[in-house]
Amino acid sequence: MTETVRTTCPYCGVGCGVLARPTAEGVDIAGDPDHPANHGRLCSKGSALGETVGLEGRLLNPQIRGRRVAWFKALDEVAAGFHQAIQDYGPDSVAFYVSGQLLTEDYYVANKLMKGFIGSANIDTNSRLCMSSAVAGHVRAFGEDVVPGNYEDLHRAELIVLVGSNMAWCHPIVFRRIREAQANGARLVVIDPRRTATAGEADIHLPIESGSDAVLFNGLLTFLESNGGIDYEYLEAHTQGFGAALKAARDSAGSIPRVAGQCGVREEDVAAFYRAFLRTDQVVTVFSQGINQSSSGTDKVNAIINCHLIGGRVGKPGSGPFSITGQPNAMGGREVGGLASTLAAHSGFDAADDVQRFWDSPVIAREPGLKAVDLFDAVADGRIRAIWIMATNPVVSLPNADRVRQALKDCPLVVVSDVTRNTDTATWADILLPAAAWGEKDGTVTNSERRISRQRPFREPPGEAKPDWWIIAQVADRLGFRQAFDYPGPAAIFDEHARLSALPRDRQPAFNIAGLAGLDRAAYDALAPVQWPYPEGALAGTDRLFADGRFATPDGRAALVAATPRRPAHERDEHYPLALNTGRVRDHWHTMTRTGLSPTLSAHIDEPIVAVHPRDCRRHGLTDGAMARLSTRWGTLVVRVEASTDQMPGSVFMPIHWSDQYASSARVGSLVNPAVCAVSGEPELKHTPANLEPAPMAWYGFLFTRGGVEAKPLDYWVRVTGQAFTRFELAGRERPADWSSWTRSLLGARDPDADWLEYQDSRAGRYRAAWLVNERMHACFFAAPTTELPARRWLSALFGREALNEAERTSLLMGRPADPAADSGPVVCSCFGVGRNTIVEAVREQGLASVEAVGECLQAGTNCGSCIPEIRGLLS
Ligand SMILES: Nc1nc2c(c(=O)[nH]1)N[C@H]1C(S)=C(S)[C@@H](COP(=O)(O)OP(=O)(O)OC[C@H]3O[C@@H](n4cnc5c(=O)[nH]c(N)nc54)[C@H](O)[C@@H]3O)O[C@H]1N2
Ligand SMILES: Nc1nc2c(c(=O)[nH]1)N[C@H]1C(S)=C(S)[C@@H](COP(=O)(O)OP(=O)(O)OC[C@H]3O[C@@H](n4cnc5c(=O)[nH]c(N)nc54)[C@H](O)[C@@H]3O)O[C@H]1N2
Ligand code: SF4
Ligand SMILES: [Mo]
Repeated sequence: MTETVRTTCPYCGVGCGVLARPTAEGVDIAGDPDHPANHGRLCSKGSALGETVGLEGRLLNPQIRGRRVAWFKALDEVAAGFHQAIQDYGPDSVAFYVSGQLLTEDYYVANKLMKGFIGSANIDTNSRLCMSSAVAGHVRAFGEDVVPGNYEDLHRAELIVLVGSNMAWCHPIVFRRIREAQANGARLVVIDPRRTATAGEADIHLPIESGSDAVLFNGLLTFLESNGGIDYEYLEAHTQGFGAALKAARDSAGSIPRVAGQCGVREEDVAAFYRAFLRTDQVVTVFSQGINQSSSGTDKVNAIINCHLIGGRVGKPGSGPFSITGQPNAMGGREVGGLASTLAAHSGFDAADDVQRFWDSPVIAREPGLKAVDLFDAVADGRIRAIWIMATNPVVSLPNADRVRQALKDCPLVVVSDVTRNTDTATWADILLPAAAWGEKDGTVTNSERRISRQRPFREPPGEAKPDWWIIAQVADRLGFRQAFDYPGPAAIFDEHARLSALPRDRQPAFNIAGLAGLDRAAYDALAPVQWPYPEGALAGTDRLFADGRFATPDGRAALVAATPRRPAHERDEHYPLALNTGRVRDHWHTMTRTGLSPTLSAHIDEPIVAVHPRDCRRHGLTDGAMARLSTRWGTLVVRVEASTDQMPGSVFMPIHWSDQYASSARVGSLVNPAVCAVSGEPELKHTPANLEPAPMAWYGFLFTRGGVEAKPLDYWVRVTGQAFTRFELAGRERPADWSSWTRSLLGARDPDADWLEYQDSRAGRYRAAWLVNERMHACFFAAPTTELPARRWLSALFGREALNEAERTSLLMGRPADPAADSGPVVCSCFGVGRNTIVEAVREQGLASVEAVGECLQAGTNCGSCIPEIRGLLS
């Protein structure tokens, strides 16, 4: 295969179209100009896809307890283990824990096997940690889990409200649309306790007190009510529940000063936000994890939807509540019914008979199964005896993650399907199954605006890797269900899924893609991106849902839900005075199994820091750049402190990405409390009471090497992938007696004649060493008693040289670049590798005054644009 393949990005729910052209070295990646989600654009992660498709770290063969086995053996053993547990303890003693990173076809087959053939609803997904509050809020308000919005709405909106969303980093290509809308006069309000890259672009930023969103939106409801902002005609004709919702809002929120006080923000900002909302019908409110991941997440979702319903701001071009999905196929998983709380094809368990007839299955689950957090509790206490985890890494991503790890250790049978050999979860697998990865797998995904796109393969799976649907179908076959799982390929599965969506039920859901049933292989292969609903006879997907004011409830009316603001489940106290907030950085994806392989993406934020307001640094005796012990009632980590005024005092932030594979102790899930929303089961991942104390280190250092390192117990380490080397950031509680031999042993350097440059100042506690092979840098190590160490970027550049000249050798010993301009600073623009220092200098020396001028001069920001908010930050 050498022709260009049209496919879809495997990262976020924006669902950008990608053109992939395989080359001798790998694959060339470009945005697909014809894809309606991105019109040719890609963000930094999408642009770097080529760096993540190598074989490094890939799981290539099935394994049973660490031993390579043939596929038939592994599949036999999975089936036998599940069969045994079901025989002995019943169908609810087994579970699948799946993922929004499966394709719709994989997901469909997994759901069908568990709910229709094993007869349990114990299949839940990482979407429980992600979108389940939005799902539950949609069901309560609209009668069905429907996201009514389209990306185009953002271009028509006069006001865009982003709540709990760091879109500039997490959905960068949709954020570019918002920037365009702003250029055309739209106003942007960002509601987030942190000053994020997104907030930096806002017309109004409301840095609200963590967890207080329901008060803010209840306040908006009462404000609209007392200022003529209610469309009574619409309310009367199309909704119910207004009285109760208004009462709950009045009881909890009240006047603007009261709201501002409760939310910890300025009165004039609240007033400005409310007035802007009142003034226009064209409002899109986008919400994400700052809303969903809360012990009262569903009420927060409904508090937002209420404000849209009372003015009829739903289902119209340029207005609506818009839950933006995280994973590439979070939406597809919801379509097939992959959550334990639904059955299939947007039907609940009341449709069990119909679905059973359609599947022609021996049994059917008749009630909801265990939701993710409860499911792992059931693994921990032995109610679940066999679990199959697919395309997710729960030892990193679930709350109270050490307990999850212990549960897997104790579980009699743990099966893991993954593309990566070493993950924190795979470590505890009895049986490891190699899955086909992006670029190899074949099927469909649905993005945030309900658009179904094809992921098409451009190469064969390496080793013995197999598509997830195939693996599941093989196990189904061995459990005695050959006929129902005898699929020739993904097209046949998609066809069945489409037909099921049109199954006559008591109430026909909006999710209907019957018009896509009956596609033959060629038509399926050629399928262009299309939005649902797509009922039979449709010529194109219907892009406007609820336009007629009819909703998917039994009486066709949308429900306003009384939303009661609640404090987070666990409050701060004198032992744990800080609120630990967690989330994402721009260039890493979740547990880094793929983005961690990319030197380009690893150059942006390269360490798992905890961001702390300078006032809290002082209060807790912390130094910027030094280590601290971050602890909660659930766990403790040692992490580097970054003092930042982008944090609010009283709250700290840590990224979720670093696992035990990349750092000594940065698995933030091990600190996070396991409280969940009573309605949705979504955990409170954004708020855990925490404490910080200094973690004194005797030395700090870093190491670059082209080779490996020999395992050594180190107090602190972080591994960063570089262009031609691996870098480690290090720190230790005790200084080695002899740096020279310590360094040599760490690097496994045994040749006494090797070319070493060394500098040691024992009094000052400084040591620097470089190991050259044929005049080329092979490794270098720097240590100091404080965090004052040379810039890393300058040293990484030396790894690009074929031979070091005399000046460069001297500079290594001096510990600073011969030419200070050689250090470009931390990377801001990943596409062109432009560093912070370079930008600052150009701005200063050449008087550059705009993002465009910086782009013209340095190229920074001119490709994917993900760094534009940061460049603007540097300019100001
Ligand atoms: N670069 C990158 N992009 C990604 C991903 C990734 O791993 N990396 N993952 C994808 C996935 S699966 C998802 S779900 C999305 C998530 O996308 P987002 O939801 O945008 O990302 P998060 O960083 O989890 O959280 C968003 C913001 O919520 C804020 N927040 C915390 N508490 C509160 C609160 O009480 N109220 C309000 N209003 N805000 C609060 C946080 O400070 C944070 O800035 O991103 C997707 N895109
Ligand atoms: N504290 C805290 N925790 C969080 C969050 C937070 O904001 N804060 N966010 C939550 C959210 S929104 C999410 S979505 C989760 C994400 O958390 P996870 O789902 O645990 O994270 P990933 O790293 O995406 O895990 C995907 C795994 O699937 C593998 N994989 C990739 N492609 C395939 C494939 O095609 N087939 C198979 N079988 N495997 C594949 C990858 O190698 C990787 O091991 O984290 C949640 N956890
Ligand atoms: S915004 Fe970036 S990560 Fe998300 S789908 Fe598009 S290219 Fe991929
Ligand atoms: Mo997510």
